[in-house]
Amino acid sequence: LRFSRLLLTGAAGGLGRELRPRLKRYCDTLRLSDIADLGGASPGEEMQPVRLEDRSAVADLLKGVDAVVHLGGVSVETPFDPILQANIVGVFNLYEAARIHGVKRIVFASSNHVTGFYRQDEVIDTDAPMRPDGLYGVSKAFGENLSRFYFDRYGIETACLRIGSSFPEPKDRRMLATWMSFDDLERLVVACLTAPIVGHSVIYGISDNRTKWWDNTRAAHLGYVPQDSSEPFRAAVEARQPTLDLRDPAVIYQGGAFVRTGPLE
Ligand code: 15L
Repeated sequence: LRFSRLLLTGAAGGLGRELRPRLKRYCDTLRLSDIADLGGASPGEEMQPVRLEDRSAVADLLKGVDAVVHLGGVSVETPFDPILQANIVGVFNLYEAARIHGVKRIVFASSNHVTGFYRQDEVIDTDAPMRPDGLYGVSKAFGENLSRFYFDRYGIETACLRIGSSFPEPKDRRMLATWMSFDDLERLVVACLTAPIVGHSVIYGISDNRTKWWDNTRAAHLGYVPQDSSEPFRAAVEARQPTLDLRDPAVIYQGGAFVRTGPLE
């Protein structure tokens, strides 16, 4: 399946930079957006930088687009105002723009922090009630709920990717459970773009790690089959972090340090 035009928001971010050359292979034109510097346009790329809180600019951004990979927004815990603008107002602007322009599928970068207050000794599936671990997680929960509404009301399909930790390598013991390789990230995004039926789906973005907190069985229809695992990194990670303080909330809860990085204290 080849798209005529895909939109990648957050294209200058950590995962946007990874997906940019990879997504180009699936479309004639890749439209890129971010508030940070996107560098020069390669053949087949077009740039349309917007602030997500700018409703009319976001409306223009979705004109002529077949599908969206929405990575844009705040990606860590911050004070409420930037989260409000980019992740709450911004995601509303995005779905309104999709409705206006008839865009039928969005891959939404949600986060594991929507359920960060489950414990690391629990395994949950994608139907478990949300337990956000901060305002950032709450904003991603808003995006998941908003996209549910736009599916039920307007038939716009969304795959909510509760991304774990997508970095070149797992950096600590928690990431042995939460890690997703960049190749698996590409597999996941492409599966969600190309699955015959997405409806409104939620899936955790993880590799095939041996330590498992998240069960994606209910998202099998998306056809995501991870090929990588954090296991080859385990020995090095455990040597770097030989002991854990079992009273530390970051060790107790799935959200790790996010559970104690509240902006409110
Ligand atoms: C996230 O949601 C962040 O965007 C990312 O930077 C990581 O911190 C990740 O979660 C994680 O939980 O490791």
